Amino acid sequence: MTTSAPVLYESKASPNARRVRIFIAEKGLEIPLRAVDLGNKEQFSPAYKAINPRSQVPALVLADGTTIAEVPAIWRYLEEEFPRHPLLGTTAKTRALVAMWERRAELDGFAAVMEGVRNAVEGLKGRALSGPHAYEQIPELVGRSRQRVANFFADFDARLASVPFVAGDAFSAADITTLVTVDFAAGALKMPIPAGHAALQRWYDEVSARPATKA
Ligand SMILES: N[C@@H](CCC(=O)N[C@@H](CS)C(=O)NCC(=O)O)C(=O)O
Repeated sequence: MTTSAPVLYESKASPNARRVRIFIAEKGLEIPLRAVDLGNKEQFSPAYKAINPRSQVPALVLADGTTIAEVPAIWRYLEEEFPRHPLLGTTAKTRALVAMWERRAELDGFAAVMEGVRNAVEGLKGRALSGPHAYEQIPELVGRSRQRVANFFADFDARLASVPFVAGDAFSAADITTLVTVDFAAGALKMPIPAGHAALQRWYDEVSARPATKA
């Protein structure tokens, strides 16, 4: 498929797609969006599989037809093509710190919330992991997910007691993943930031006021 510009295939129901929409908005880019109807299983249609055979969103399709999937890969492409308003760090040290904290936010926070949601929601029976293969739910994982999310809140509260943003002094992709995780936990697991996590709450109030987070 050939298009005139990068196009982002995404869904408003997808927190991974939101990570990319916020990144695009923070950089001030205008990238056309194409909605993929996950509720109606459009991700498994032959037309979408031709774009992303893994049947997942988000996917960025370039002008020459190349598909870039996986949130960090899409971010890297956009950061290198459009360096203005950097979100992945600007020096060897800050790039490494953003990568480190973003990965922790994804593995300890985002993935923990996802585990609880995908192993509990009725409509995701037989789809406990997104992607091309079918997996049954394991209900026992839901309780562990909630423990992991509680620990993520505590660990990031401790981190944000000593720095203004997750990776240090500047807003970055690590804040985007952390913000999307906090909203995802509150919405899908009914686990808002616990009372007493003042540093995490202070950070959340500041970061969620950024216009890009409405993307
Ligand atoms: N590792 C992928 C994960 C993408 C993913 O899991 N996307 C979900 C939406 S948040 C999806 O496409 N789900 C389709 C499904 O459940 O069938 C990434 O970084 O983009």
